[in-house]
Amino acid sequence: MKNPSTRRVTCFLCVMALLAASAWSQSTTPDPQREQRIQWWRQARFGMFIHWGLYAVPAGEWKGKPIPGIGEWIMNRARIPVAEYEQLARQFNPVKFNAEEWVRLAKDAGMKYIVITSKHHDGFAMYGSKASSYNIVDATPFKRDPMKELAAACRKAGIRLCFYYSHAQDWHERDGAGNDWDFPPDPQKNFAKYFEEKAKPQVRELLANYGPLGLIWFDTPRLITKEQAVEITALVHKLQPSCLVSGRVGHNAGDYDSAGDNQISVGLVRRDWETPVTMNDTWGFKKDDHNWKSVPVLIRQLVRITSRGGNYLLNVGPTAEGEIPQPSVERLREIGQWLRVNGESIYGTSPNPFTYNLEWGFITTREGKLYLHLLDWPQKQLTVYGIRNKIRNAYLLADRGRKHLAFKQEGDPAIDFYSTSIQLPVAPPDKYDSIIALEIRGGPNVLPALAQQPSGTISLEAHLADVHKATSGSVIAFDPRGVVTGWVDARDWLSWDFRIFRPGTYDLIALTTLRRMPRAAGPEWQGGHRMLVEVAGKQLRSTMSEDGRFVDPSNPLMTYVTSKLGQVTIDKAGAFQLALKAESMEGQGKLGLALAAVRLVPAK
Ligand code: JFZ
Repeated sequence: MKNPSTRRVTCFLCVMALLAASAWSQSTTPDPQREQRIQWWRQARFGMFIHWGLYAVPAGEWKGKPIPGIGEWIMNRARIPVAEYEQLARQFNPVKFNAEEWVRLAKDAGMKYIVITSKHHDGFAMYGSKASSYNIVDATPFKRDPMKELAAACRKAGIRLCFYYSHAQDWHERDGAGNDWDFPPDPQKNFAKYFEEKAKPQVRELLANYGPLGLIWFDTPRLITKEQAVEITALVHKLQPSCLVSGRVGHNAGDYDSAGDNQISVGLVRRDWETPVTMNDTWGFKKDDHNWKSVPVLIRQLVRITSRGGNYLLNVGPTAEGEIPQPSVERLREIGQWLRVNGESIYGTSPNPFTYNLEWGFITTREGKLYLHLLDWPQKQLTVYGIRNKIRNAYLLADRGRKHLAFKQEGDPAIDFYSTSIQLPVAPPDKYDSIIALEIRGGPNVLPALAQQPSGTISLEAHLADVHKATSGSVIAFDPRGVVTGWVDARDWLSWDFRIFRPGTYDLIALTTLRRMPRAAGPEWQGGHRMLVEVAGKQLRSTMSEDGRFVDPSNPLMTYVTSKLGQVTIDKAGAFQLALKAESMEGQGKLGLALAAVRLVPAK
């Protein structure tokens, strides 16, 4: 049984260092105003992020040289002096901008809200600001206010307009955070002056002049104090009580969590959270970034995030002429087509009721329904363990006629064994994600324990482990992928409680990942650790070696290394505990043991 002193370290959204101050922690007693405010957002699930500003003019190149990194950071990456960068305003004339077209594209893609950069870190306002003449109306030949035009188009189309606003970083202003090439380093700045004279006045303008807003997406809360974060959040709620504030406002002051960019939480996150995702590798337009994610990856991300209770904020970076790049348009149209058929399994749904990931895909739910998202189509039937609900009907969501799918439920409650098998047509109804709808009475009722899957495998995901810290100084934790970080003290260890339904002999496989910062010095992966596994009364000793590698199909950035830890025979069904200990840790504790999961796989 669990060690009472063990503190279950659950993988909440690990907010990266940059956001540490903005990690949002929902108080135990829900705030009724927040609950009311966030209802539309939970229904929405899918939004369009738009990064559009002066940075679209250089589009990733400065004085003939390509500038690495995300396009909207070019002023910072190339350390362009304010006097030079602000000249871009004279060239910025996005005559092809058409608010109705952009909103139509978002609506047809199935997106329910648009978050557009009203002012990014470069300090340039993309709307007619009275607080600063450094804006698109006063400083460019365009002279129009595109935010006004978007507000009108959004209102007409029933899409919520939201503004991204960089409330701390402002590289155009002496006392804004971030510019230490024209101005002194941040610690010597009078941030309060900037906050009072530009940030707050501009936030007021946005809330006063563009109609009802869905949310203000604050970002990178550098230099800002807790008082200032609370103050600007209160200002938003005072001027527009229904307007949400993103978690990146800082100091836990936001209405919901903002995950790190392109970070998808690995497990069930019991909070409201959102992940911003680039469609290629940049937010702001870059002429040479053609690394577009495929539609299968984008739809898989949408489904994966929804199944974990999050919102998916997918970005487009329009050009200096005011056009959304064609590859983005094509992908959004394809996603919209899929959502027109399958949106019921996304909008307003609740997360996967299991704490762990399913081998065959994802689950979303609503009262009376379970949606099984099959990304790879199994032969003839799908079997799911752990559903305790009595199923009343099963059909393919894409089948308008809702033709009944034959299914069988069986089990042995004495060992918590519940099996549901559904007969399937040979061909999947959808090339990206085919969904089986299960009608149930009431809400989902599933076995909460980590359990053997129909394939026979038991996957003990690291973020679901009980963490046993040897000392209060232990730094063991989890990153947003649910991978262990800081396991550098061999005295720390992990354990899992799990259930087996079929006795047998199992190979024990550890899954670890490469270091997170591929460009950092040193080995990308560290082996050699001497491991001890205790399970079903047996002890297995082994040395972590690289026995194989594979890439996560829906996260090309994630490479797993597999290591064989031995073989164990479990001769009866029931509840067991597996303890994973390190008798020695190699690598002088730098990389540590980046564990993603331990798997018991039926021995061949
Ligand atoms: C920020 C901006 O700096 C960037 O330009 C873009 O607007 C993005 C959406 O937000 O970048 C971040 C902020 C937070 C993390 C990573 C990049 N994070 O927490 O990992």
